[in-house]
Amino acid sequence: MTATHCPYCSLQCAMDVTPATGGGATVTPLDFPTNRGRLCQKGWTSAEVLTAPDRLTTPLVRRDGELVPTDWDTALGLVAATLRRLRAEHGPEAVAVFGGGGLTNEKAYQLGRFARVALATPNIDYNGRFCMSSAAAGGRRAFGLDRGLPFPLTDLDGADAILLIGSNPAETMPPFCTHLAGAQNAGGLVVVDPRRTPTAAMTSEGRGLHLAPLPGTDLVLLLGLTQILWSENLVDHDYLAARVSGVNDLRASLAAWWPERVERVTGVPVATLRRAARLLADASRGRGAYVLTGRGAEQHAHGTDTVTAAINLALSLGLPGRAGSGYGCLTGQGNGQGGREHGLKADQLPGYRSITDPAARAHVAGVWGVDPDDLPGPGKPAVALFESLGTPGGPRAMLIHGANPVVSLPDVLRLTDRLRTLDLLVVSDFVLSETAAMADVVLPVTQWAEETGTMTNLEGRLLLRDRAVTPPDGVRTELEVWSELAERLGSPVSFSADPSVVFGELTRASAGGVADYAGFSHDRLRDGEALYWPCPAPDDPGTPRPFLDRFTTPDGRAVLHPVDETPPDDALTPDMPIYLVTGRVLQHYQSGAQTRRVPALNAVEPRAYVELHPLLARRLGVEEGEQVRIRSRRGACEAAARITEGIRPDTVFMPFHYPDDGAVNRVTNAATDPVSAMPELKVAAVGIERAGGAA
Ligand SMILES: Nc1nc2c(c(=O)[nH]1)N[C@H]1C(S)=C(S)[C@@H](COP(=O)(O)OP(=O)(O)OC[C@H]3O[C@@H](n4cnc5c(=O)[nH]c(N)nc54)[C@H](O)[C@@H]3O)O[C@H]1N2
Ligand SMILES: Nc1nc2c(c(=O)[nH]1)N[C@H]1C(S)=C(S)[C@@H](COP(=O)(O)OP(=O)(O)OC[C@H]3O[C@@H](n4cnc5c(=O)[nH]c(N)nc54)[C@H](O)[C@@H]3O)O[C@H]1N2
Ligand code: SF4
Ligand SMILES: [Mo]
Repeated sequence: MTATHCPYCSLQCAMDVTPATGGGATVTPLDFPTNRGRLCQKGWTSAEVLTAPDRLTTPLVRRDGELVPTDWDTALGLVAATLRRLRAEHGPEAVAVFGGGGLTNEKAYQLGRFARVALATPNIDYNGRFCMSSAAAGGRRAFGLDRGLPFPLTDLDGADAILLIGSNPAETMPPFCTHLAGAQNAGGLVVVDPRRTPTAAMTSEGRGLHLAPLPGTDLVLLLGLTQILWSENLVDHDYLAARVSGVNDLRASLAAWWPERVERVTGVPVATLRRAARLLADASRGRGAYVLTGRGAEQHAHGTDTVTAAINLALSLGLPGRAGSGYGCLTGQGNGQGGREHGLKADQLPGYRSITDPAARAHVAGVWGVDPDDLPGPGKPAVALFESLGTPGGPRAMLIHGANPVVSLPDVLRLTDRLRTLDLLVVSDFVLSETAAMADVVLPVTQWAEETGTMTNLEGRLLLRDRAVTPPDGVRTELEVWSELAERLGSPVSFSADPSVVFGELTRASAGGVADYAGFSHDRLRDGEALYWPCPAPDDPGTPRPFLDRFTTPDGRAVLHPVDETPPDDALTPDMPIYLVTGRVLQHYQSGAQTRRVPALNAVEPRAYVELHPLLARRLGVEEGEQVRIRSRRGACEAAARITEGIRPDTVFMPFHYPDDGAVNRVTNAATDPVSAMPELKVAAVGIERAGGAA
């Protein structure tokens, strides 16, 4: 029995994993501050993926159009030879790397180093770009630091009010909801979502408020709430004077957003706006209040500005950096936070260092044993990277580790076409994901319980996941893959395959950076210490609440950035008169590559569906369960109609977990945020018709 954490989301619920006789394992929940002995259905069934009937245990290579089994030597030989040839013919930029926020810190770090040293390419980014890059950008410009929650999750328990903007934790992190009970009991849970989600339903019976704005209008809603605080003198003047700059510019920017105008744009009644603003102000003077954002607020072409508006609201109330109050973003993937801190993001080196900062380059190059001048510069963010594949001067090979972009990319038909132009696509996975099925070479790798590594959870807390079961014959760890590939590529330095050695190197590379892990080691984590970064020394207790004394900006003050209305990139047209929003259901994780292989989960939600209001259904002549076609300027998908009062009549919703005809990303928009480069995965203008007959 090994104490570890769940393979899926950033809550990283604690669990025991016990190897079962005859292969596989069983999972039992453990008590931990974040999950309090609970798991969601995905966590309970997570071990089933270890023994999925179609688990990959041998490398595959494409011969005459078919993927056929081969041995490791042949597969790695083919990869190395092709990469060497492409590099010789076209230069190192001909190779691209795409990572995932599910990779351990060790793997994220090593993949970043592998790309920049063994491949010498700037072209690396990861699926976290789709996930919380706008919150990261907003946090950095306001506080000088991006750590999902800059406080322990248990701090939420004591608050009188929690404003959740575009987040549905009742489905995306069910055990998290225990931390909302305090605010519910105080009548202070405020949920902003165009749908009446299970989370929004938690506000019923006097436990709070549900605000259902028109999709893409959160920024205006937040401007309106902040305007009310200022006009009703509910802001915290002492806090603003002591800890914040930019107050006058913020005030000026709010003047035009009087509540009636905000109601016209968002559809949220003035009375509800006033109640929400007062409730937050009361709580901030009482036991405390929190403002939290999720993907619904962030995954927009102007998500960074929306996050900034949420932070401006929180700063006006005096929340960030105060014990018992704060602003945070709920990160998503198991290690979405650590992944970008240690090298998966196009513009970052380990320790959350900028790849364009000469001092950062010198420090990291020193740890890596290379000349700083040999390190490439920043690469392209995900959407631009995919758009550049196969273009003149663009990458001709891509290595994918821990992502399934063929399902999860916006405007996925167009971007998947770019993958088809490559000379070489190499996918490492443990199942034949939709992306692996397109590859020229598929490498079968270990899963979470079969390897040791660390994760940085949504609180910025380091967790060790020790190897708990023996991997099946034939699979390798990714650290082993990179170690051997580096050698075959003639890398100037070697790559260790030992996770504790790699972690030691990571901590040295991070030392002195914003995300300083220098004080962490596997042994320290194994001793059960619950450590938060930054943690600069082995005797440092770590930093659960980094902003208590000062923010991480040069002068220690948080910065208010005025922002203004930014409509969705897609305008509604007579032909596409409805807003589509996208998101998640409880039973499936992301592209569904893992959870669609768990029978108990797939039985509940086996295929794509679209939620629509009865009024809209009647107007379209659509009946419950009928297949409908959803189309945008990019493409079309199909889904079964699910008619519900719990959505605005001008809005439809689809989860993005399904491939092929059911893939909502055939419809979504790849327009990106100017600051974070996050694409507008959440909102698209669509037309809907009956697809002709029930499915
Ligand atoms: N079951 C499950 N859990 C997961 C995951 C999963 O795939 N499945 N993935 C994990 C990951 S990586 C992430 S990032 C998190 C995401 O966690 P959440 O952010 O909670 O998840 P989403 O369902 O993407 O989006 C939340 C809500 O945003 C709403 N929304 C859509 N458009 C808008 C809008 O314009 N404004 C507002 N205010 N709301 C809007 C949707 O209706 C949805 O209910 O979940 C993590 N946990
Ligand atoms: N329309 C729409 N699209 C979205 C979103 C949305 O809300 N709406 N959300 C976006 C968000 S927030 C996210 S995070 C992305 C996620 O999108 P994806 O990148 O598609 O996420 P996953 O399904 O988690 O893909 C992980 C893949 O890697 C494999 N895998 C898991 N762990 C490992 C590992 O350690 N190593 C290797 N090599 N493979 C591993 C899994 O089997 C799976 O095939 O989707 C984005 N796309
Ligand atoms: S909430 Fe997240 S971490 Fe917890 S069991 Fe579910 S998927 Fe796993
Ligand atoms: Mo995510």
